[in-house]
Amino acid sequence: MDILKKKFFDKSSQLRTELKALRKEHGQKVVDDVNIAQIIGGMRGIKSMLWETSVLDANEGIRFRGYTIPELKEILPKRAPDGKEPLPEGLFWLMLVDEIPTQEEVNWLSDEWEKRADIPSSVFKMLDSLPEDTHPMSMFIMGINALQYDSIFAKKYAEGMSKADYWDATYEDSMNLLARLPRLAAYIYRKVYHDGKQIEPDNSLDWAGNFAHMLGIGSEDFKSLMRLYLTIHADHEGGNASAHTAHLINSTLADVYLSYGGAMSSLAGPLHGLANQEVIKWIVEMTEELGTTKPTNDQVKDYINETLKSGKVIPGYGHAVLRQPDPRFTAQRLFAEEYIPDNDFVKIVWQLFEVVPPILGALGKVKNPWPNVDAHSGAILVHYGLTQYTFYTVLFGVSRALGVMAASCWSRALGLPLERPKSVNSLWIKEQINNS
Ligand code: CMX
Repeated sequence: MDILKKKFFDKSSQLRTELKALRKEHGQKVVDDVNIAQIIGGMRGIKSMLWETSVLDANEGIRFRGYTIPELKEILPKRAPDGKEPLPEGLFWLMLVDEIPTQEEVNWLSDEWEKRADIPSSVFKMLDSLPEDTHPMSMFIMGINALQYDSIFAKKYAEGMSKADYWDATYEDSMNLLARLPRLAAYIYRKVYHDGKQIEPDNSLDWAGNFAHMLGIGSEDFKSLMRLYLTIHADHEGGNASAHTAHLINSTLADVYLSYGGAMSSLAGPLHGLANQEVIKWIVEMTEELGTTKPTNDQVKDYINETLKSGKVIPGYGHAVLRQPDPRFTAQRLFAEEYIPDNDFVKIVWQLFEVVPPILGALGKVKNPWPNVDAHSGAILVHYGLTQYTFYTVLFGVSRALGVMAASCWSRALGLPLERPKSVNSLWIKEQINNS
């Protein structure tokens, strides 16, 4: 058994025993109420899912196993000798076994993923057969589903696997899928935007560095950006649409290829992960309409009001849980301040941070007028030459796999059951009102 798997087995076995006892003794303790607005309004805030890897606070933002993003930037291992950004391998380790890994442990994980990264040629052939203008997220989802052919969980289940071994097969599938995603995503990027001219992986690099290399943007700064980007987008507790989708599908004992493929379909919606492409598209259209990349605040205000008047949302702003600027936005802002402070699009992102919140606040209905994670990424990616914004949600998706895979391992190790919440109809709601 490999070192990470052994640690995971020990920790998850212990928690499984604890939770069993806890449920037996305290299972009937009531911890939350539900009101009608929550039922009609997208189940906001209803506490109903066990998710070990991260917790989101409305004001403070995300904590991964108790650590904030600035803390992780300090303590997660970096690329030797002089890397400044955390390695996503370290975050996966932390989410999976609740320990900050050593440099050696992270290096082991980079090597392990490199060994598992091969993709069957049938997957590439399938992608090559798609119409040229298929959206990269659709290609990504189809690629993930085509990889499912190799699922260890599905094979072992068909052979009669015992419940006690679900966690093991899920761990193996998760490690294989994570290893392969950068290659799958880079293949799609090079196929769609660079005439199919693929770049061989560089096995000496880490997971994110190698991804940057295979995309064909090999500068050290872009590799650093990818390390940061793939770390901060990884997990946002379990209730967000993509993570929740994965959790639901995986609870049917569909393997992680199928559940993560479903998660990516969910991420592909404009209210969720597709917002990162919508933000930069909206900014570029603004500069084109105004004829300048250095607009005044008044010009920007007019453009925002025009967007709102036409019945659209301001992409990159608002959040279902957060009520403050997203720390993932701030992490990207700090990166841009250090590496590319003079970029015009980056400056527009900062200008929007001043101009948008008062306008959204004045509408009186927007619960969170602050920027979310998607407000900043595009401007930085464009600077480094990743200008093809229809690819941006794929980047988000590669990162989100880290959280979803770690959480899926926990779900199967803890023996969590099929998810099945109760729905009600409007008649039932009216009855509750009349009976009160
Ligand atoms: N621009 C304009 N209106 C907005 C808005 C925005 N950025 N954010 C919220 N609103 C509106 C809502 O559309 C809603 O209007 P109606 O009552 O007319 O339907 C009202 O304000 C109340 O919404 P809310 O309770 O504040 O927000 P929700 O929890 O319902 O939705 C979110 C959250 C993210 C879908 C919403 O803020 C939004 O559409 N933002 C823009 C899209 C975006 O950036 N999504 C990415 C989120 C992060 C991610 O998952 O990647």
